[in-house]
Amino acid sequence: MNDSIIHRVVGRRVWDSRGRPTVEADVHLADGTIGRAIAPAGASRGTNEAIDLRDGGPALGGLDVMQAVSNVNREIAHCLAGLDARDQATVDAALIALDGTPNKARLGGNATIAVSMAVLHAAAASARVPLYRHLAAGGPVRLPLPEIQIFGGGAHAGRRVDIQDFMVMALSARSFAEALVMTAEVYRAAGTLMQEAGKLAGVADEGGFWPLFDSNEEALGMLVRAIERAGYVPGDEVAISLDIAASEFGRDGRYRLGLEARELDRDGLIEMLLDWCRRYPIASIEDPLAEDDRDGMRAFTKAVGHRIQVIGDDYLVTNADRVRAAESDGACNAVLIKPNQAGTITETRAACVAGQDAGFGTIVSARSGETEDVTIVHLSTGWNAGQLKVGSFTRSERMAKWNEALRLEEALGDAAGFAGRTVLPPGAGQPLA
Ligand code: 2PG
Ligand code: MG
Repeated sequence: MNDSIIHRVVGRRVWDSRGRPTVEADVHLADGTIGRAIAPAGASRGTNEAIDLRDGGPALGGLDVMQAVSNVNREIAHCLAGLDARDQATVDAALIALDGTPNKARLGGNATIAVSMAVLHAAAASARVPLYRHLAAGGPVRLPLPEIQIFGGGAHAGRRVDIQDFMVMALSARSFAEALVMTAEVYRAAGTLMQEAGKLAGVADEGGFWPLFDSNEEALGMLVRAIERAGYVPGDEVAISLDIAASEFGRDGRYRLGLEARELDRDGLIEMLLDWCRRYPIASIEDPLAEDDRDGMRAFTKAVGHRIQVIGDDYLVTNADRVRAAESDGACNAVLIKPNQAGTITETRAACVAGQDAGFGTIVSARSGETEDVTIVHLSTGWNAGQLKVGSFTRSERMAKWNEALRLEEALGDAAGFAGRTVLPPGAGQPLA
């Protein structure tokens, strides 16, 4: 009998970094191996993501996941029993067929992704190889360039500022470990500056400093000062990366900046972002326009795409077909890869490969609601994605992932390639002419 046959699947409710319920799955194989994974949860979600199934009702703000857990323990467990965990494509096809909807609405994307990732872990454990190596299947592996949040915002900070993520990328780092040291220095410097300015007020959902700013742009100025205070040359050694998450404050080509009490049209928002790109060392911008604003995304990417990474998150929702469409119409030049937006590992991988085939930047990403699960670190390394976004540099649901990447870098030793600045467009971080 094949040792990697799925014997039992167990779902349970566990709790995420926002104190909300989420789904954990254990997959038991015939040889006694167990694979385990936990579904993360987003706050700023794309309309076309896999559905995060919640129970509704008065308890726990309607956010309980007992229906999704029961789907794992009954229907999914029954359906997967007897399948081979090494055959991820067949397992995921069974999940997709069992669900029967285009967006995992029936079983819940939180149920399917927890199980799909647990199967992956079980297969690697059964083969007695680390997950990243199992994923690489003999292909090249590489530690990713991290993008790390310094200030939170948007839906992760009570909309205190409109822009969601103010992040840094340690462009001159020669290893993942060095990138973390550099980022730690910038984070510390930012904390000191916030304290000096009387603006220290705790942290946002992903561990970045709470954005007590009077304008969105003030955060950019503070970020540059933090990079300098840490002893780095902005743009050369450490550059800025932004997630505008524009779907949160715009639609139908109209954008409402709540903090600044002004409304911009598509061209107005593009002009504001172009102006920032001319005056600040910005290397990467995610979701600069809303998910329904294809014309805006195309216009912005046309203007900056040769120098700046333009990432589709809500816009592409980890969907291979959407990535290919963006390749042909030029709506972006990079794709965020979030497993729970797709709902299975096979679909997540397809989106990543579509991005790589298109010559796009590929950034494996956590969600704002996270746990101790470190699967995404292995995905980014084993798939040779080149970049990893996990949130900030505090709170253990984030640090667990950065620390796991350090372990992978150490285990790989001399064989450890590090993506570094080469994954970005040439000249990224230098102000736009
Ligand atoms: C994003 C993510 C992570 P959320 O928009 O990229 O920062 O946020 O998980 O809330 O969608
Ligand atoms: Mg985003």
